[in-house]
Amino acid sequence: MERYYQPEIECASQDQIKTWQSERLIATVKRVYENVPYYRKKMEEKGVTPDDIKSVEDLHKLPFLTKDDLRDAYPYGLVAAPLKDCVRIQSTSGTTGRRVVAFYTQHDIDLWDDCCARAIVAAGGTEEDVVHVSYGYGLFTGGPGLNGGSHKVGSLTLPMSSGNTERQIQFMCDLGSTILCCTPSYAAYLAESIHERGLQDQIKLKAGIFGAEAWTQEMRRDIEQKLGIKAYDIYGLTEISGPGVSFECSEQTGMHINEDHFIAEIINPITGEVLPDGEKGELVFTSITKEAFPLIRYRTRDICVLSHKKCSCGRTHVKMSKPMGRSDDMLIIKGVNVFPSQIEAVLLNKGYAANYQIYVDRVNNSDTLEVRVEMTPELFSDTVTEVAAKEKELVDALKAMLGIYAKVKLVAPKSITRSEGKAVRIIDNRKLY
Ligand code: DLL
Repeated sequence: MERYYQPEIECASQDQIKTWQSERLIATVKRVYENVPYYRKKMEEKGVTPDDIKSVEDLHKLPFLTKDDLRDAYPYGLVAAPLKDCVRIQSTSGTTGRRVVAFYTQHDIDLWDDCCARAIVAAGGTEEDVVHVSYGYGLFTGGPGLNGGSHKVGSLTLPMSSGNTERQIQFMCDLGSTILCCTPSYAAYLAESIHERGLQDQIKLKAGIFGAEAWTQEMRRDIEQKLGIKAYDIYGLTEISGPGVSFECSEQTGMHINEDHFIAEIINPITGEVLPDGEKGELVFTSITKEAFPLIRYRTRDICVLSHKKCSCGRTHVKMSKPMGRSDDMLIIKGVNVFPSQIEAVLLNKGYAANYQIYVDRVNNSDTLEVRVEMTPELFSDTVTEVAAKEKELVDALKAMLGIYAKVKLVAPKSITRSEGKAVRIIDNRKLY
């Protein structure tokens, strides 16, 4: 029997959802226009005023917001509530350029926790559960988000944070953790470590809530099988609150977007045109209940598809597919678009684990692509001819998937550094030129 955290919202009719969205959008636009000079200027440049926004159907009239806007307005330029009402910030890992800082009032945190609680209940969580949170705590939203959600559900919450794998496994065994929350790459690493120690029988996990980075269906099956759990996807981004913007239900065919808080659109990333349901494009979010940091038409750069198909779980909120890559992470190699997820699917299909790195370089003005992947103990081989044959097999499979040549290098088990948070998979040395 499917359980919901807020059934009256999660299973509301489409008409009801549209009504909420229209009312909240109108109020949000009015508030930012009046209180945030940066928004007012952007709207004036596009020739729109709050009076032009009469329902959710008018959303397309509003200007987009990008990460560059967030950087321009850093740190306080987009804050829409008095600072005395803000109680928290969170921030992105900020590998490139300035960090993005998001602000929260207590009310914002409360609603964010609700979103994460919906995800935990959808993964079967109840107050009887022991929720083991191994997302990072601190500026990253993963730990605080799932922590807050777990409290709301009333589960016993283990604020483990990431790292110290030995201690993670010990707590998991001793305290009987039943739901694991972490990045899929860390889940894979924990699964590997549990097997190495022969502790599978002492693990009581039943479900995992994994997100913050792209992962394939092949990786899902691998983790599910190794840990004996059902693995649920969860999506979110700091700018829009953090984890819990959308989450998977028992059907595992996409993530329900919490539409009472966030309006989703799919656009053509080049023209900005809004695309119909079922078409692939860039995901854009408008947050309609945030007090401190409401973002209007924020371009996520994540490429995915929306679907309004009826879901067997009973939830009515629109579903997004797993992001198929990011428009800015997409590698263009010799003019061909390559998504790391395509490479991962090939590797896992051929029996390798998701321990790989993709090296891109430019040699003699021509792009090169090299995939380094660890041999698994089962596939391990130390004869040169066997290794060469296995590499050739992968080269052919990658060529069939990507349409271009990728050099493949099989490396020793455990030689690729394990990640405790988001995995670093792409090393693009062309950026140095
Ligand atoms: O990663 C929030 C989060 C924490 C989500 C824990 C889920 C679980 P950021 O660090 O701001 O926030 O990174 C956001 O990560 O735009 C996506 O590109 C990517 N991402 C997040 N969840 C998924 C997912 C958190 N389930 C960026 N699948 C987003 C694929 C994801 N990519």
